[in-house]
Amino acid sequence: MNNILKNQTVLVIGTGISGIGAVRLLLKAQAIPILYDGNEKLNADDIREKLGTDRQVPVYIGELPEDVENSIERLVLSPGVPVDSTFVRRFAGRGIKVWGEIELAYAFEQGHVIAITGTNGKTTTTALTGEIMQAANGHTFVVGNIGSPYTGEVLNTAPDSVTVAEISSFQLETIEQFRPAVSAILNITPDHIDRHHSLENYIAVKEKIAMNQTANETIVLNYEDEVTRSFGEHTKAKVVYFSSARALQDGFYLQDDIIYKAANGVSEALLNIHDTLLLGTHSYENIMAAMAMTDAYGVPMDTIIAAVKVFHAVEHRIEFVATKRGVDYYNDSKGTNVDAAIKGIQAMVKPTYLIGGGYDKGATYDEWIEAFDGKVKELILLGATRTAIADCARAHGFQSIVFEESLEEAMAYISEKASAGDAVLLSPACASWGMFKNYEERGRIFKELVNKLGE
Ligand code: UMA
Repeated sequence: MNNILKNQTVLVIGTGISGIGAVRLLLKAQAIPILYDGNEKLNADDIREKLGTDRQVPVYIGELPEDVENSIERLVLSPGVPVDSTFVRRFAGRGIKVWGEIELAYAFEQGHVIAITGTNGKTTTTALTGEIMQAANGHTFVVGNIGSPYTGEVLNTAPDSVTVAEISSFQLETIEQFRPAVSAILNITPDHIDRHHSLENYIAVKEKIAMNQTANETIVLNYEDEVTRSFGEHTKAKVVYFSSARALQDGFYLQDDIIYKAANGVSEALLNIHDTLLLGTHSYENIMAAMAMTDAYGVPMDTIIAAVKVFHAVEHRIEFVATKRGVDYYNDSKGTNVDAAIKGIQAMVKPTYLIGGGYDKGATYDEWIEAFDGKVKELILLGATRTAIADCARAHGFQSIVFEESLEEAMAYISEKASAGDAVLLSPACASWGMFKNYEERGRIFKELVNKLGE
């Protein structure tokens, strides 16, 4: 095993799943981990229990004693911890190396990595790419932002294994050596501006996925996204484009419901989208990206097509929950930004009660409201952003707005008002933080509330 961290005192910031995974990996790497969390409401004993190790790992909440701070030789950040936070800068200013948990894991990677980023579609594309790789090579791991920390799997990797990683902009902030054999940027639209401060910074962070790639490695990019298309013109990696809007000379494209692969102007029909279990143009883009990545990795096309045909939608992504009294309920809790929520409402075909609002990331909502397209019967708003969204909706002439305090109250209201032939969509256009632990919890609670409704 890599010895670079042996006997080093490493401060891990954040006690969520990434921080816990990082500490476990550091223990196995014979480093000396110390765990810290800035949230004073947490309890150190609960965290020790979560760690579940016999080894004594110091846990500090809120404050870090000066002597401990002075003993730190390296920092490992959870994705939720900004590199420019005052706490992190205190260390970085003294020349202490700052890694994210992705860079930490990658230092122990033995096999190949396929890495996926983008504003939307990452989770679906990662899951599908994982399924295709699993069919081609049983020794596959699916990790990252999808909810399974890379640090938890990396010691199981081997020269013949493939790690399919969903990588968020938060995780890309701190990479150094991370170098995927194949990467993808699916699309880039404004998101997480509160964290990255500007769209330019957010784009630059996303593009870091390819910063160590050379002509020996491949990046898959969306030809219909201006940002990723122009990135293809100056990245050092070999570029494969996909397009849902035009026939390409080289790459993957969708035309008349058929996905094609083109090489030097010669196209081969691969798959009819009606033979897949996914819906919507954005889904076909995700499929093309997964096909392009696994094709670039060398997976036989018939294996790719067979895996795509049996792939189901991911939980919380325009997920059909149930029909109750003739009303269809959809969980799109993963619609945590405007662009994702636009995909959610676009997929609806019935008059829709739309539940939105949540944590304030400093977004603007105009494009989301414009995408309502006469389909939204009422907009039910929750959370910190509800006033901003309501003001924006009214400015666009949309008046049917209701404020509720909780998801429970929103559901009680809707179940009284909705009638057979309507749809209900939870697609908040906002992160869940502040009301829920994460979007998964928000989606699960929504599904529980739906399932409790009478038939
Ligand atoms: N914390 C601090 N100081 C800070 C910020 C946070 O101490 O300045 C502490 C918090 O008090 C908390 C802990 O850090 O106790 C949480 O760490 P975290 O937010 O990194 O959460 P994890 O549980 O480790 O989950 C993270 C990702 N979370 C975020 O990026 C916010 C998960 O992505 C990811 O699945 C997981 O690592 C495994 O890799 C979630 C997410 O919302 C799904 N991602 C965003 C998105 O998809 O839009 C980027």
